[in-house]
Amino acid sequence: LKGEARAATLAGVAQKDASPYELYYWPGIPGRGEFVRLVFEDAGVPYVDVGRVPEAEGGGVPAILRLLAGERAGPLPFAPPCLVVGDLVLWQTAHICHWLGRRFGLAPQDEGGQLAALALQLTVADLVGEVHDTHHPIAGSLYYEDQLEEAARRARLFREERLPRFLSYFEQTLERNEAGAGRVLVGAGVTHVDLAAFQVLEGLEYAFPHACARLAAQIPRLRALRERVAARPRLAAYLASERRLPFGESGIFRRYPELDPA
Ligand SMILES: N[C@@H](CCC(=O)N[C@@H](CS)C(=O)NCC(=O)O)C(=O)O
Repeated sequence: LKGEARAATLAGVAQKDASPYELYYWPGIPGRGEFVRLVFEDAGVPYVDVGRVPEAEGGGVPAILRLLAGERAGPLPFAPPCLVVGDLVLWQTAHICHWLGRRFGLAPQDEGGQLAALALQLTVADLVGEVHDTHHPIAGSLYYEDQLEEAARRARLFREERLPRFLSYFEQTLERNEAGAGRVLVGAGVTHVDLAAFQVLEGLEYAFPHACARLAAQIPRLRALRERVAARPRLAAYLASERRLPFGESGIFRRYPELDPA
């Protein structure tokens, strides 16, 4: 969809002043912003995706840069995704998901469970950072083409050591969560952490289809969790909608066949 049709499709969530929740994230890529979007979408809470609001309406990249430059009073956010709610400015993906999850009933009720959920969400953030470093092992400011050798070396160690370590950790976490009967990562019901696990698996399968296929048999619970999350009615509608952005080679999860040999 382009132009007016696209604007109409996005109107529910992308109009300025449509909701008190303003997400600031780079337009055009799912990136880390997607972890935050999934919490809103699953909760059915409207949010303004400021990066995707036309510049003429006060959105887009300039709005993000203004926020990062200290447009608002209070603490200065470091990097997107950022969330602005009234006077509050939050940044750090895991922190935002934890805060929203508690607000929207997508977190355990008890303190111990909430803290474990935050730790798990931070562990997902670590994994995301390591995925990023497979294609940018030297610096984010250099082109991928300027760090090919290092990327190949880093990606091999990621595929062989780190990916199995992270995935088997989450599989074990599912298995051990007695309150969730092996069906959610923490507590008794679906939380922001399960949504994040879904997203990271989607991204990994896009970027490393061969490595993921080799590991699939070792993570049956995690794969089943991913299917259940994708089937949640509001998320299923979102995933089929124009709002869900595809992965691509300018985001975190990139498909470079040379980094994932068959
Ligand atoms: N730890 C942060 C990392 C944030 C981050 O690296 N954001 C990227 C976009 S996905 C960015 O724009 N970084 C700019 C920078 O680090 O200077 C988080 O999880 O939110």
